[in-house]
Amino acid sequence: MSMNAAGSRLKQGGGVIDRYREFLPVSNSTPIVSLGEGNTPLVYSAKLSARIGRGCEVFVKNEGVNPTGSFKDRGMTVAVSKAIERGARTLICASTGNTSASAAAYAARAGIECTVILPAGKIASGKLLQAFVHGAKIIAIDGNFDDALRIVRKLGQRESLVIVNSINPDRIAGQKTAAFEIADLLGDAPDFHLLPLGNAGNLTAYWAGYREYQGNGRSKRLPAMFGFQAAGAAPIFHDKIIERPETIASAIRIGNPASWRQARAAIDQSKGVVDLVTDEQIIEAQIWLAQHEGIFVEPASAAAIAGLFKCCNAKDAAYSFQKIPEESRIVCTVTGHGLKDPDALTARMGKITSVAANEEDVLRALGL
Ligand code: AN7
Repeated sequence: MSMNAAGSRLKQGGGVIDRYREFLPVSNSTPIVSLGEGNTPLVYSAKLSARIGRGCEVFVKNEGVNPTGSFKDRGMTVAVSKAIERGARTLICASTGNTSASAAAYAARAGIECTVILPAGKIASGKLLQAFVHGAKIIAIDGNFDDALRIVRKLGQRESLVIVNSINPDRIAGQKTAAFEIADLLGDAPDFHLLPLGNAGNLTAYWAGYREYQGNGRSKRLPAMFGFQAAGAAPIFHDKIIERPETIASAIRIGNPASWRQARAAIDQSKGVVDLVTDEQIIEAQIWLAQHEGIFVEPASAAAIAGLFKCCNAKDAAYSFQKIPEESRIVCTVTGHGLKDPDALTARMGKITSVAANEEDVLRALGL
């Protein structure tokens, strides 16, 4: 088989633009920049379902298996394809890590430049390495994500720079496809959708996707949207800008979300809630999911699982699962891969001491 034939055949298994072209702002003349993103596993969790009980089913949408390890790739394929169509030469973004990793990879794929503006010392090591290895120009600022985004908004006024943060509507358009995939697989939208809330673009995108699918008859239901913020970075929950957001979940260390208004509207319209989870609850949920379902997610992603547990258990939660009807379908989106942020857990692992390289010593170490 010629290279071209193999190439075009592989292209049929392409990314979210190939699969959901009719719902996306692309035309036949848009050059598609894709790494085969999307089509991520929707994993049924018997153990999470049992925690809630009453015949409810819980699914985990594992976005960590996207090409750069997070959900950002869904929006980036659309944003970068459109940027190339418009003749862009340089992408720019502010990021807590995953947007910059994704932008850097898609820029490399497209053969254009990428500049990323990052809060110094606050990016998980795997994500920073991704920006580096894909050849992005990395600028660290003595400030947080909100400061970085403020600068990027200004720089984006220059014609030579295309912003690929979620204030670019092409990003949100691409991220809607996760809701399409879920509705296609389940045969309808779920009853409840839980996810972490940072800059609030993803919750906004899911809601837009579910509404669009319902609007054109592909699904019937609309889920209640539940967003979970880290306790130290919960501007939407407290309804006020947090000047110095802090959390171990560095991806959602955001005090002034760009899509605040849209996410608030989505939560209200869907009769959902916004709630917060502590760093301890986040890490506990991260380890629980890794040890009970074999799914390793980064701390920000574990906020969705921590939120599920909080709804199950706590009397003080903004929402209690006592109110969830029997046999409800619940989807939790886990947004990024655990390997991106090894430092969040290595302290817990402790030191592993070695034993002599023989069967007896290994058996003794095993207590056998
Ligand atoms: C793993 O990369 O904002 O509410 O600059 O990386 O749509 O912002 C990342 C956000 C959740 C929050 N989980 O999603 C960035 C950035 C992970 C993330 C979020 C992010 P949004």
